[in-house]
Amino acid sequence: MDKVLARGSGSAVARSRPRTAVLSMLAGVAMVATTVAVATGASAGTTLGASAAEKGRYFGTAVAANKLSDATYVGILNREFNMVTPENEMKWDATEPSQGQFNYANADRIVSHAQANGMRVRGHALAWHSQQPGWAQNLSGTALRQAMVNHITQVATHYKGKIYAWDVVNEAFADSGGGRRDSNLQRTGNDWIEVAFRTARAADPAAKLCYNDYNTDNWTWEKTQAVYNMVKDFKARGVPIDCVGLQSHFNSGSPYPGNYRTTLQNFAALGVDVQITELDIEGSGTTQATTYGNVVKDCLAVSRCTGITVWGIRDTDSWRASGTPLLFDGNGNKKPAYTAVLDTLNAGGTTPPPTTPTSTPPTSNPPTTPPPSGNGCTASFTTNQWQGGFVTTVRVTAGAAPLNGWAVALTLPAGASLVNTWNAQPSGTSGGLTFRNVAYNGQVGAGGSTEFGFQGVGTAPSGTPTCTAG
Ligand code: G2I
Repeated sequence: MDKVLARGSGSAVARSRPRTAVLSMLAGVAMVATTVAVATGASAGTTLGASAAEKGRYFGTAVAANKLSDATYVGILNREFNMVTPENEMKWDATEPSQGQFNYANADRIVSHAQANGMRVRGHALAWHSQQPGWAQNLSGTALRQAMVNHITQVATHYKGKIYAWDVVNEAFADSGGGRRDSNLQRTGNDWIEVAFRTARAADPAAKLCYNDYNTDNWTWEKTQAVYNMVKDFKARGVPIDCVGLQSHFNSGSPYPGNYRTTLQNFAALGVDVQITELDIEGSGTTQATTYGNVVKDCLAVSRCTGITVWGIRDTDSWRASGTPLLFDGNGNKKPAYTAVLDTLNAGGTTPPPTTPTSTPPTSNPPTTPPPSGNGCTASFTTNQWQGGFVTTVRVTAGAAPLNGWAVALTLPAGASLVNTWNAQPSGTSGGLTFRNVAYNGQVGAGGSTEFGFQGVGTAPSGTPTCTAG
């Protein structure tokens, strides 16, 4: 909006130079006309990326490294898109084919191509039950947990500062029943997802961290509700999650739902960004074009829907090529679906996303008189220990009086040290430690509780920690 207004003002100045009152007036009219056009939100980008950018969003595609030598493919990629997702090259089997030996060659080619052409990168995917290398498929328990943490740490560190958003965990929920999908990762303990997010945050604090899944588009489906409840719980407990990816692979068995916008809105209302991460819609002609247009309209209607990625460029590039689900035909020609997407991006009436991250405001004001300090509190913890590392979650519970600040003391065993702490400030990294509250969790109502946690290497602390109020 600022950009177009500035353009309008510039033209008014230019036109007023002939120094006639009439022309000045005309300039004023021209400026008003421009402003009206802006107010409707109309824009006139000629590519998907440019048009999405005018609406404060990105438009991306999945990219396969072995197609970067195909001139037609690269021509469309460079012209139309400003975000890329490596389709397979960042997966566990590709990046760590043997345990502890990392191969980034193909993924690096995609990242370099993106950077050289002004595109950003969505990383996909750090922890997933599928596309695991054979050695990981054969691991279980603490060995697998440790391997997952090491994998996330290594890959996210290698790409630190180069990734807009990571799909930290992919497809962890069952298709029906509202529970988790059974997998070797799930069998390491229900907390594997939050451990993955905390590990990713520690490795690349600037990347947005997403949970990504399919069949989470229809608001009434159990799977959608299950993911929603997990994100809500993560936000309540301070697990670092910034975004939810809706893959949005649509076909007759999993059609675009009429309540898609409701789903986007409800996830966004939890205080996370929403990204459409793997969009493809099987079909052809007007029917397909209309559905693509509806998806774009829904994203533009939700301020925290920050971008759309299609899962490939030409129909022949698709994992579902026979369903012709993409925006370009096999020859690289624009399909009606392309035109529908571009026209919808250019049409008016959209909600720009916030330019700065938003945080959920507190639902109640702090008390005007500070509660008395010096009252008691207790602390207890639970630990998930694996070979070589651990995550400990500490619960601080207020006594009969409210807390206005707290400190928890505990001792790490010899050889253990902290890697990462959330929702508290530690006094050091090893030995006897004191964890003090941070700004937003010092006040705890009488009998109430709050949680903080830390990740470490070595052996987790044991025993009962000491809690001091004030
Ligand atoms: O299955 C569609 C997508 C569902 N969500 C997660 C995405 O990561 C997933 O992408 C697809 C890729 O589009 C396929 O290209 O994931 C498949 C399995 O990971 C990919 O297929 C694999 C084949 O299974 C391999 O045999 C093949 O070597 O593609 C590999 C590279 O062509």
